[in-house]
Formats: sequence, C-alpha cells, structure tokens
Amino acid sequence: MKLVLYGVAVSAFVAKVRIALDFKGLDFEERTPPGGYGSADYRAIVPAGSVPGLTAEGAPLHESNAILEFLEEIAPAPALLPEGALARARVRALLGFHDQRVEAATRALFPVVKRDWRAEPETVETACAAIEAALMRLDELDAPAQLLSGAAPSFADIAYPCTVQMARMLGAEMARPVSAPPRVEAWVEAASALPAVARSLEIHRAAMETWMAGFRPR
Ligand SMILES: N[C@@H](CCC(=O)N[C@@H](CS)C(=O)NCC(=O)O)C(=O)O
Repeated sequence: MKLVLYGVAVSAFVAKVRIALDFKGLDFEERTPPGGYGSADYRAIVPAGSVPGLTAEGAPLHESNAILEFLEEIAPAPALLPEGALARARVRALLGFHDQRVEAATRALFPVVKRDWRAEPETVETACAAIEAALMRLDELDAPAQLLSGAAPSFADIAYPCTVQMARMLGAEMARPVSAPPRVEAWVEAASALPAVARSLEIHRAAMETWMAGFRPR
C-alpha cells in the first residue's frame, strides 16, 4: 500500500505518526503540504487541511489518532496497542491527555516565543508552570508504569517524547527551564531510546532549533 505522510517537522502530532510508521517498519514517503497546511493545494489532497495527513493509495486521512488506529489495523505487528480492552482504553486515554493537555499547554508557548517574551515574564512563568502541572498529572495518571515495568511500547509511550522535548526547548529558549517529575523523566528517556523515537526526536529538534532561531534578536 502506498503511504504518504504530510507533515511539518516541528509538529508533535506529525512526529507520533512518523514514529508509528517507523516502529512498524512501514514503507512511506514524507512530504510537506504543498502551499502549507490549510492551503487549497493541500486541501485538494487532504481535505481537512491539517497535519498530519496520510494518504493510503491516494485516499486521505486526517487526525493523528485515527491515523494511528489505521496503522495498527493494517500492520498489527509490532503492536502499539496492548492486549485487553481496559489496557487499550488506557492507552487511548493517555493519547487524549497528550493532545488536549500536554501538547496544548506546550503549544501555548509558541506565540510567546515569537513575541518579545523578555517583556512578559509573568506570561512565560504561567505558561511553563501549566506544562509542569500537566506533566505532574501525567505522573499521577501512572503513565510511565507500563514501559518502565518492561511492557512493550504503546502509542502512549511514543506520543510524549517529542512534546516533552518541545516543552524543554521552548522553556530553555525563554530562560525558564521546564521540569518533569523524575518518573516521567525516566519514562521519556526509556521511550527515547527506541530507534523510531530517536529518529523523530532528531528531526523535531533540528526543526525547532531553526524555527526558534528565526525569532531571536539580531
Ligand atoms: N487533532 C489534530 C491536531 C493536529 C494539529 O493541530 N495540527 C496543526 C499543526 S501542528 C494544524 O494542522 N493546524 C492547521 C489546521 O488545523 O488547519 C490531530 O491530532 O491530527
């Protein structure tokens, strides 16, 4: 099946799909959306206009989590969903927490880093503290437990490393280091050692660095 991933390298949503494709050893091509996401040219391929988009034999899909489920169905091994309805529901819940809480809190730093953030220390502090609160909640949700106890990686494990890297890079850029609870740190480190995760972390790190450099005073 010919798979094409449409994405931009700074997106943690795109990263989780790329990681799943790599982890499952699927052959795919990665392209940036022609004209940028939302453009008419891109919407002619992926009508939702958002990234990640995936075409399978030309048929478009959007929404990262729907794409992950599709990949799990077309390539069940190696699995990224565990056995058992409860365990699978838990992984899906952690994906939701990633998208709606941790990534959303991290994304709130993007407009700040583009502005003169030095003039807005309270905005920086509030935004970074919100990320730390979400990461603390992730620890309370016991997100690190499975992988750290030796279970096979799941979608939940591969979704977080790029987002945490993004939070750390944005925080460091604004001289406000973002910290995570020790178990979350250990979890992210363990997931980051997976070759599929490591490859996307590097793509994402380089893209973030270039993007942030564009807003530094000369
Ligand atoms: N819920 C979506 C969120 C993806 C998302 O927010 N993508 C951003 C870029 S990181 C985007 O495409 N924004 C433009 C748009 O939605 O039109 C998913 O999981 O795929």
